[in-house]
Amino acid sequence: MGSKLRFVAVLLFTGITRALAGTARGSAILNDPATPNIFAPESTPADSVFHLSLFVLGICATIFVVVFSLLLYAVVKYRRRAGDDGTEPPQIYGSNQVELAWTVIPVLIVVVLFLAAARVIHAVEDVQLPPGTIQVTAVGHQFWWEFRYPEYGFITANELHVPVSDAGHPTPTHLTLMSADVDHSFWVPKLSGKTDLIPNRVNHMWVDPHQTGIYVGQCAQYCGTQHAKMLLTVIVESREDFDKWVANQKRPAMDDTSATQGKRVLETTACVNCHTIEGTNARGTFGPDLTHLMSRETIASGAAKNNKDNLRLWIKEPDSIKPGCLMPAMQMSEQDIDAVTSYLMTLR
Ligand code: HEC
Ligand SMILES: [Cu+2]
Repeated sequence: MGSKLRFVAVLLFTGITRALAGTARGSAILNDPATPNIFAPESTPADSVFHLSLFVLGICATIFVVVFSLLLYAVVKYRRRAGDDGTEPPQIYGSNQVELAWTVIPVLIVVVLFLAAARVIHAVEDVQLPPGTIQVTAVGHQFWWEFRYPEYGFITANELHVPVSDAGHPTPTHLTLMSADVDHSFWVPKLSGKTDLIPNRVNHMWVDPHQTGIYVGQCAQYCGTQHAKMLLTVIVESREDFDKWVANQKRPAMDDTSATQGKRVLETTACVNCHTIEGTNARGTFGPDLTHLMSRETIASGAAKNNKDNLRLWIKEPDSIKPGCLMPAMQMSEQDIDAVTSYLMTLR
């Protein structure tokens, strides 16, 4: 019996300390600028969604307080007392006043909520974007993001770069959303609400970020095994940095003579059927464009940091980073994997 009690005490103690450690970690994460947070909007559509949600929350909180106070009052005032004789209190039927009040007031509240939401939806969907708006086509894939910049003629993956937009000279980004396979959903909470990417349908959304920085998001529609590792990064940068980035993305791949061996291996392996590297014979479009792979911070849609060790591991065994992802392990020799990794490392 004593040992059982001790066991329960230890269990409780570890549970409580773990929970406390978790909250400390949790608040540290929430304060991190890179944490998705719907209550800290940094872009126009997210602003209006945030204000609308505060309004709706306010109305709901008022209803909650009123109903709960009345309930509490009734429970306390009319509770069973010692001297009660157990008979029923008088029953009231068909009071027009009461019936009207609890029909009309909720209907009015719903109408107000509807109008407020409709106003914000109209303002976001029917906005006239200024000339100079950046056009990006985002295509959802299992389990990564393709970003096309049709005006500039290049394609990249997983990390979306957009210029910061200042009020005097707004440069919002318009996104055309499509899917290559199943439903996905584009969601970067600090920038905008969610919009789905649906096969055989074209959706639109836009962001107008006021503040440079790295904004994180996530595919918000379950799309298969690795849905949780389908992260999104939006890099909002100054116009100069953005232009520099664009100029680099427009170049064909570096032809670094120190890595010709790896380039040859890659060009004679099935990699070329799934990946594009501009300026080589790799012309596949099933997987991410690798022309400027090393300009990205992460690989596999945020599943791992982009460095030599992770790249090597990824080529050898993609499933060890993203189980169930759609890139096969290519069964190459260790030397070939080394050579291909060195070549990929030159793709700046
Ligand atoms: C059957 C198609 C296919 C083949 C063949 C293939 N890949 Fe991939 N590759 C993919 C897909 C799909 C992804 C995206 C996986 C994900 O993030 O879920 C990917 C991702 C990658 C990435 C990460 C890119 C990024 O920015 O996230 C690298 C690097 C890569 N592949 C290299 C290679 C190399 C090198 C080869 C040949 C040895 C190869 N791949 C062969 C389909 C393929
Ligand atoms: Cu998804």
